[in-house]
Amino acid sequence: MNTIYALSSGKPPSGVAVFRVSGPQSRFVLETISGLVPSPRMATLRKLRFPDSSEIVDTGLCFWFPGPESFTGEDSAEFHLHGGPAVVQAMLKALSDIDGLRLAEAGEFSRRAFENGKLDLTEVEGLADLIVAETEMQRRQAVAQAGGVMREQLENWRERIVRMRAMVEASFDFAEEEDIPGGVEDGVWAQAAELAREIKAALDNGRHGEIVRDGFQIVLLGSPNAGKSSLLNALARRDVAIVTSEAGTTRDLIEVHLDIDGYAVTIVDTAGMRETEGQVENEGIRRAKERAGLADLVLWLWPAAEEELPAEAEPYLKDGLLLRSKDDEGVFGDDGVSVVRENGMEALLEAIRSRLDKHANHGEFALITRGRHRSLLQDCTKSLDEASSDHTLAIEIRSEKLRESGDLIGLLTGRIETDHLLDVIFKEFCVGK
Ligand SMILES: Nc1nc2c(ncn2[C@@H]2O[C@H](COP(=O)(O)OP(=O)(O)OP(=O)(O)O)[C@@H](O)[C@H]2O)c(=O)[nH]1
Ligand SMILES: [Mg+2]
Repeated sequence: MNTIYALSSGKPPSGVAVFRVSGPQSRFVLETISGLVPSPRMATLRKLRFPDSSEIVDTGLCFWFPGPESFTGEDSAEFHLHGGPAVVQAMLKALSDIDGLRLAEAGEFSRRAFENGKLDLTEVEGLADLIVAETEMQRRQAVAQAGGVMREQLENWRERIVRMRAMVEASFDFAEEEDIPGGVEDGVWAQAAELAREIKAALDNGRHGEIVRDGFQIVLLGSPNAGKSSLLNALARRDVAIVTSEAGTTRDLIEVHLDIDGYAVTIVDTAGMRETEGQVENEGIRRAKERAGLADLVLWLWPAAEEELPAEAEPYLKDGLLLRSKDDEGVFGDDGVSVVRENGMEALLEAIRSRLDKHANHGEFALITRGRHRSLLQDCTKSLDEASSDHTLAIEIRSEKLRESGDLIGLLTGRIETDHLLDVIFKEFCVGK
């Protein structure tokens, strides 16, 4: 196993630069660079030197984290230096001069932590989310997931499945002995059905976790000139999209990211919908519809002065919000908005907040934060349902369905590995984590 190193703190210059080292040579690295091995987990201030010339790199703190009580589970070391670009370069050179050391790949420290059983995959994902969290809700959710909220639940489910299988398989073995009472299995199938219900309840959470993680998607739709781009700019408080009095100004999708009460919200401006010969505009309209299909909320802008709602609005009326735009006179009260008069913006934000609130599961942390979790758990409930409800199946097949459901949870936690999946997950990290 190679010993790896990396700059784990942000891009220089910064007040402090943190270097991490992990692997069997960590102790040797400390001796070479700082001249001693500090007491475990205690900060020690030392002159740090190049291995060959003994010239000083900088004065800094050194740490010794003997495995397995380290982040990666391996022997590890840390150096905290001043974060100037030249200091960082010099320290990277000092580390690379030690034989057998190499620069870590993106996510490699976390991967080692995972491989040494320090973290399961859901904790790794939580950590990845924590590093990129931009809003308060994202931070809270990621802290919970990195702390093992999901791991604990999944382990509980998996253990129950293992116990159910043990019961069923024991009943195979006893089946030859005539006097074994029936009904052992029936109890197991009832437990499987109960577990399927529990997992479905976790799935049926309004996609809260995914919305917190990926952001709540709002798509602005309306006829050309309805004021969509103007509203986008007003919400973003900057000039993101071009606004003109010409109908058909916007063609591409334009996104802005906002933080509303700690939630990440993405607002998408689109091409105005109308019948047109224009190739570019038609492509824009096609993209607008496609994006609206993926939205958590569609806002249809209907100018206050127009009497007829265009037929294109119809599909969006049920779940969307109808907003009277250019309501400069304030005729439509809370249902109207005027970018010119700055009317109605608060009411609009309130309406968005109340939609967000529907997705919030107050206080409770969402278990499912990614599509990966959702699809594996859906498959898991399917296997459990088949095992528990299909009395016509041979018991061996029902037991096999139970095994399948347990394996699906194993895929979630990474207990059952697929290399491709691991590569995808660990690539999300930056170097040094
Ligand atoms: N009086 C008034 N004019 C507005 C308001 N909002 C937008 N406008 C004007 O309406 C015109 C069209 O605005 P845009 O924001 O470009 O409309 P759009 O819906 O993005 O139009 P397309 O991109 O062509 O689909 C511009 O001249 C704006 O200045 C408003 O609240 N009040
Ligand atoms: Mg526009």
